[in-house]
Amino acid sequence: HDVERTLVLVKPDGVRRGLSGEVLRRIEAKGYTLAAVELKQATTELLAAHYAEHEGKPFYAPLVEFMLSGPTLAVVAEGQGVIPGFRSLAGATNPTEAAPGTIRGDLGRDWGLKVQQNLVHGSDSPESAAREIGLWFPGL
Ligand code: YYY
Ligand code: MG
Repeated sequence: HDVERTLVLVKPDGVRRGLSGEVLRRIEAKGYTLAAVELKQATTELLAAHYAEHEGKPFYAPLVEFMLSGPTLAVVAEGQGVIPGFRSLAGATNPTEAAPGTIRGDLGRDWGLKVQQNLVHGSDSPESAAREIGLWFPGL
């Protein structure tokens, strides 16, 4: 079967702030289903693969350092349209600009750090989703 799936991450800031359940609640309230959920400590190798498209950008090193700072809740969510649908739930990358009603807009802010600590990640295309699910859930 080919139900659409996306990779969602509750990043270390979201896990530290106790917002994992709130993110899962919003995914389920929207009508998507959870296919896998696992709390994981990321490694440098996993993050280098996950964020390969951003290597060399000024925010890359602080982003990897932040993502290593504590556990991440990795989630596979499923449902028709879930890839753009979760991006819409997440809101804009910069939590200051993210619209109210979105995860980043309601729960995020600028903490004056070198990297956007914006609570969640969501795959941006079917190709990214397949690649990222394979990285975070090998064998799923
Ligand atoms: O897909 P999304 O997470 O919304 O943004 P990306 O452009 O893929 O960047 C990945 C990640 O990098 C972002 O969630 C925060 C961080 N970042 C940043 O700190 N500063 C930027 N100018 C762009 C991205
Ligand atoms: Mg992205």
